[in-house]
Amino acid sequence: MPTGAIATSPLTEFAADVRCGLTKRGQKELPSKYLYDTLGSKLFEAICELSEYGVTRADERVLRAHSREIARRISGDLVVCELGSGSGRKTRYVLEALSRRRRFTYFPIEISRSALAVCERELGDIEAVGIVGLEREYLDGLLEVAARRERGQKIVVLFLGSTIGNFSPPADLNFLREIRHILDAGDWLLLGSDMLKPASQLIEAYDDPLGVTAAFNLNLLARINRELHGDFDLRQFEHVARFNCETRSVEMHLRSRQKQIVTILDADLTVTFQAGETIWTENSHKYAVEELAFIAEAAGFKTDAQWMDQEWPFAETLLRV
Ligand code: AVI
Repeated sequence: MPTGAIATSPLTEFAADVRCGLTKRGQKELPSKYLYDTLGSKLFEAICELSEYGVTRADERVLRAHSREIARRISGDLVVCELGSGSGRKTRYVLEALSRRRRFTYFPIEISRSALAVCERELGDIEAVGIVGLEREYLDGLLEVAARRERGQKIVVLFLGSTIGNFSPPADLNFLREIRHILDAGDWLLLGSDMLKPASQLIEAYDDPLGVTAAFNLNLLARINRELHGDFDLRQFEHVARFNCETRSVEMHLRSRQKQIVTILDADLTVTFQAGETIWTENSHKYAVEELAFIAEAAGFKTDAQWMDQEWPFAETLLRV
């Protein structure tokens, strides 16, 4: 280092992503994966209990009703991994059904350590299943599972809860392609996806009257304050949920109530917000049946079977490489 130069430490990945998203020309953005710190994960669990948010209950109903059939279709020795374990509650149905036929290891893959701990506690009692939590990004975790598999074992990837919808098209297709590249012929993917429904119902689900989803969204700014020494005034931002008919997605935004300047020390950033300007924090795409078949096939999977919840249209699709 030249004499007199000031040593600045490199930005953390979180700080770099925040800086990049908030200095974007046009629409400011923050990646939705940062919604899930310890508090955010708890708020998401609370969202899943809301009567207006039918996604998790629909997912659970389909798995409860059809796990035995899913297990009948998957034969032989295997390892199971799940991208984003959540609390692990709905996964129990699948693991119990699969474990009636053989012992296996289950790898929940999560960036949230607290969610991993909950999952391990919740599912640790299933006798024929060994649990190895991987605190990793999804694809890094999947690569590790692929490296650990033994000869003759098939991988079953669980991607439940419609997290695929949080990858805005065409990122969803690209993500499925990346999964496919890590897998081998004969491996499986069980994909949960929320289906298109009336916009008014979707807005209720993502802007609930109790304000839980608003708290979940605003917690992202609170997290930036906590972890990156930001000075967001949370009362000067409001939660907004919009249905975008063109992309068939619910968008979550945080809208600035007034013109204001925010400083985030650890991201080396001062940013101005105009009154009414928004930060786009999440996209939740809603699928049509033919669209699902299209992206699955385009990614290199074949549809083996599909089950649909009738109360809250939600599909569980079993795909094979
Ligand atoms: C995790 N993911 C599938 C949820 C969704 O419905 O897109 C996250 C969420 N955002 C607001 N409510 C729930």
